[in-house]
This record gives sequence, C-alpha cells and structure tokens, in this order.
Amino acid sequence: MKFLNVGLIGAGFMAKAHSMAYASMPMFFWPAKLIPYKKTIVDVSDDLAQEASERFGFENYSTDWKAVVRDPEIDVIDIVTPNHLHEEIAIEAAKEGKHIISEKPLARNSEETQRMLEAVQNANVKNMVAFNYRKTPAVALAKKFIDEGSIGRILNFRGTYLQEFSADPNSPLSWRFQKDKAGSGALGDIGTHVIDFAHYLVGDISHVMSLTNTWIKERPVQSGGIDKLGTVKLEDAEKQPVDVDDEISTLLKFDNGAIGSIEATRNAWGRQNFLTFEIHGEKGSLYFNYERRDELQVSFADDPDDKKGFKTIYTGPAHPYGEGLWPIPALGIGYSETKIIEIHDFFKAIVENKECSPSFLDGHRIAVVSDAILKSAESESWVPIKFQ
Ligand code: NAI
Ligand code: 4PW
Repeated sequence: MKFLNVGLIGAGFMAKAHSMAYASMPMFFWPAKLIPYKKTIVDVSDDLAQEASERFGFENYSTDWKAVVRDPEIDVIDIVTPNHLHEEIAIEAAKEGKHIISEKPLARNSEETQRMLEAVQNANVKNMVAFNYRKTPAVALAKKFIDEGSIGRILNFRGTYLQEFSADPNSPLSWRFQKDKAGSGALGDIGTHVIDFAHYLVGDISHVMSLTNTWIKERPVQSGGIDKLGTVKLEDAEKQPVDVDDEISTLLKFDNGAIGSIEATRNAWGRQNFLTFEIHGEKGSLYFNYERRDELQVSFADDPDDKKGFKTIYTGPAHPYGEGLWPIPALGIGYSETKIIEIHDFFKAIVENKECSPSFLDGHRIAVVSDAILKSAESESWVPIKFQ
C-alpha cells in the first residue's frame, strides 16, 4: 500500500471538505493505488492549527506554510487559504517539486495565474484547480452526452450561480468582499464555477460583453478569521466601502460559434446554491441545477412527438463515477461526494502520470475570461479573450 503525504494550507471551510475527501476517497474508490495520508495542517495560530489537526485528523500542525512546503516528507500541497495566498504558496510548492491542488479561483487575476502556470509547467508537477462542481456525476453525464453527439452542435449555453448569503447589508466585509484578498466579488467566488462549466461543456469562450454592479456599497468590517458566508451578521461594527462586484451578468461568444450568457450574484434572496446550466443543441437540450444535483434533465429532438419534453435522469451506478458511489440512483450525491471525486481524479492523475482536469491551465483560462468580464463592464464594450 503506497501513501502520499498531504500538507493542507488553511484550516477553514474548505479544509473540512478536503479532509473529509482524503479520508473517504479510498472507501469509495477501491482498490486505490495511492492513498492520501493527512500529514500536516497549517493555519495562522498554534491554537487554530492544533485544533484543526485534532478535528480533521492530521498527524502534525504548523503555523509556517513555507516550512511545510519545504518538508521533504510532504508529497502534495493542498491550498485552501483565501485567494491572495494561492500564487505564492503554489510557486514555492512547485519549486519544491510537490504535486499541487489549489482551491478556486486559481488566484486573484490572470497575471498571478500565468506565473503559477509557468511554475508548475517548469517543475513538471501535477496540478489541479478545485472546480469541484464539474465532478458532480450529473454534470459529467452532460459532458458524456455532449461528447457522444447526443445533442448535436451546441447553439446556446445559459449558466447561473445565484446565492443569497450576502444580500443582507449587515453581512460582514470578510475576505470574500475585499479586492486585495479575493481579487473580485461574485465573479471570482462563484461566477468562475459557471465559466468552468462553459469551458468544460461547450468550449473556449472567445468574447464577452458584461455588466457588473456593487449593490451594497459598504459593509461592517470583519477583521481576520474565517469567512462565515453571511451566517453571522455584524450590526455594530464599523462599516467600510466594498471594492468588489456583488453581481455580474455577461453575454458570451464561443470559439465554436455557440453563444450564451452567465449571471452570478450573492444577493438573490431565496436562492441558496442555484448553480445551473441549460444547453441547447441542434439535436436536444440538457438542464442541470445543483440544488437538485442527482438529476440531469434531457430532451432529444428525435423523441416521438407525443413524448417530447424534458425527462429526468437520476444519476447512479450506470453513470460517470457510478462504480465508486452509491448502489442505487438518487440515494443522494452531496457536496462531499464532489470533493471525494475531485481527490480521486487528482490522485489518479498522479498514479497514471496524466494531466489533471481541471488543471492550472484551465484555472488560468478562467482567470483570463474573468479579467475580460471586468474590462468589458468598465469599457461597456465586447472584449476578445486572448490566452497567452
Ligand atoms: P475560510 O475563511 O473558511 O478559511 C480560510 C483559512 O485560511 C482560515 O482558517 C485562515 O485563518 C487560513 N489562513 C489565512 N492565512 C493563512 C496563512 N498565511 N497560512 C495558513 N492559513 C491561513 O475560507 P474557505 O471558505 O475555506 O476558502 C478557502 C479557499 O477555498 C478560497 O480560495 C475559496 O474561494 C475556496 N472555496 C472553494 C469552494 C468550492 O466549492 N470549491 C467553497 C468555498 C471556498
Ligand atoms: O466556491 C464557492 C464559494 O466560495 C462555493 O462553491 C459556495 O459559495 C460555497 O462557498 C462559496
């Protein structure tokens, strides 16, 4: 049995999700040629790091990510810090020859992601960016149908990511609402997941024409600490200006001629994790909503006239990743399963010496599109996407 030692940098929300995935991956996908071992977890204070090591099951803890990146016993660096730290940690980890998985967005902007990409390419280490929603079996099934030609040439992609967690003006000015830490607002935080869907399912975006808005101009400051995603309100704290977008809306043109749109907001009362796509092709349509993530809705042009309309496929053993998940469709795919599949695919790429999907290159391309969306909103014009 071979183990790879993981150094996890950051001990908040995503540390919980990734630690569960490391523990569960071999229970779902067996036999496993490589098994993750939770070696060292890092956070900013001894108390936080020690508590996290006990809670998430790591052998060691540290407050010095540089020492962990340099530790010869560590094989994999997993970056689950706020976005402004991704670049430096990834570049140092690549120099040390570690395989790297980084949370999304890959970094704050495409200049940072370009440098990260060059670092992993120069070091020839495996690299994955954690756009986990594409690992949902129903999304992977949509990809399979598209690749098999089941809906023909794609005409239109319509994607949304709508949440309500920051609709309340007393929802704090945490790191997710600060440009120097996050890079952008709803765009980088959630819009990038939809850009990932668009690239994965349709192809490269060639042009964007976008609008952005910051509806809530100031918020009560949260100094440090994990972002509680709006679950805690700070009514009496000092307020400071918000310098990121609350909402983006963009039209798209794709290299292959398809057109489409993306909307993302964290200010939509009633919407929780409303991550959707609807794709129309010449021979059929597909619809997915993460709030009903066991399901893919499909409609095919050659369905008999009296049976036309969307039908629901509940993903299970017959579908992507079905061999490792639950034995009956609709028993329930959860957020954890998307992360377990992500870690499974990351380790499989290491074992088989193949490219990860999505890789840092994918994360960089998403950052280029994100930068273009901001530029388009500012210039009120179509902006072409230029990958370097
Ligand atoms: P969080 O606020 O819950 O936790 C971040 C942790 O990083 C905190 O414990 C903080 O103390 C620690 N940290 C800050 N500076 C550090 C340093 N220098 N060294 C070590 N630790 C440090 O944040 P969350 O929600 O876990 O987000 C982390 C990353 O994951 C972000 O890039 C975010 O965009 C991404 N994310 C991805 C999700 C997905 O669905 N793929 C979901 C949520 C977050
Ligand atoms: O990436 C996204 C986030 O940062 C997530 O998938 C959901 O929205 C959960 O946290 C935020």
